[in-house]
Amino acid sequence: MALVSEFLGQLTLSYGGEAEPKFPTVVPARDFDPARDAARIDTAIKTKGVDEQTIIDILTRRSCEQRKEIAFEYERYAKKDLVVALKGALSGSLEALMLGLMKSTAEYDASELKASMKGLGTDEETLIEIVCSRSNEEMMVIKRVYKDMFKKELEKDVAGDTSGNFAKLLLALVETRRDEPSNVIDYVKIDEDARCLYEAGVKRKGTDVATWISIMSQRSVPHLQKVFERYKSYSPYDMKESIRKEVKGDLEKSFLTLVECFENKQLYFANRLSEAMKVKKPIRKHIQKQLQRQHHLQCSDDGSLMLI
Ligand SMILES: [Ca+2]
Repeated sequence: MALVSEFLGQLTLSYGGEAEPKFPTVVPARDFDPARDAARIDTAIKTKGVDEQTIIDILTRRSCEQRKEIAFEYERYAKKDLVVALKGALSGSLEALMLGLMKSTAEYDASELKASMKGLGTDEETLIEIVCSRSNEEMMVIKRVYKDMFKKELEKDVAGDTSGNFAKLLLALVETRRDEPSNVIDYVKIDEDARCLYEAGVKRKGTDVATWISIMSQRSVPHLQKVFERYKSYSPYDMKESIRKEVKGDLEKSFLTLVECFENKQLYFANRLSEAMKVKKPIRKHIQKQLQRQHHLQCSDDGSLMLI
């Protein structure tokens, strides 16, 4: 636990909405020398009792791209796969953390999704969090990687593991039919969608979930942000309150996650992390998962690892 705390201590946590730039707290290391890092990791692994601190210091302070380069150099230098070597040298949550860092974000998501549906029962929370928070683009890569890794279509596994409206919503999201953001703001459409959401939910008896699903899975994020604003001129409750009133269980959680991510994805993850930190026990696994998920969100185009 001490090491995990130390790792956590190295991260700067903030809650979004602060002055720009909000996020990069871990940026690509300057004077980066992958061969030197690879050699240091090799020494750390060979040290009696394993020099865990050096491994943490290196891997948590390099960008995703840089970690890939280190792995490449390590294999040349030590004639061993770095992931295999880390597995052998580390254990417990530190092992899981470091191995997670070595995966690409899509690989990590794909394995989390697989694990959430494996065996009996389903870890709905993980399923919801990943499927409802990833962009179309991210989901497309996840689907490809999922198929490569597990030789099965993600859609099929999701369909086999969920049911009812919850399944319909997740599958609509996995289908990645969301519009790309447009330069033209379509006020007529915004008004129409806002009214439809209201009429399908708060205004009527019961809920026309299919309408909610189609609007929330197909419209672009900037469009939906405006729809939710407009929605308030029809409904006495805002979108999130309406969701809480209209639907329950996993479906409620999924819609809420979607809306929170549309509104402010960074804030959503900051809140999740903060919730995870409040839990006294058993927090380790939870925090570790949260950190890994943070790491997706913040793996920016230039490959720098950003943590909120
Ligand atoms: Ca209703």
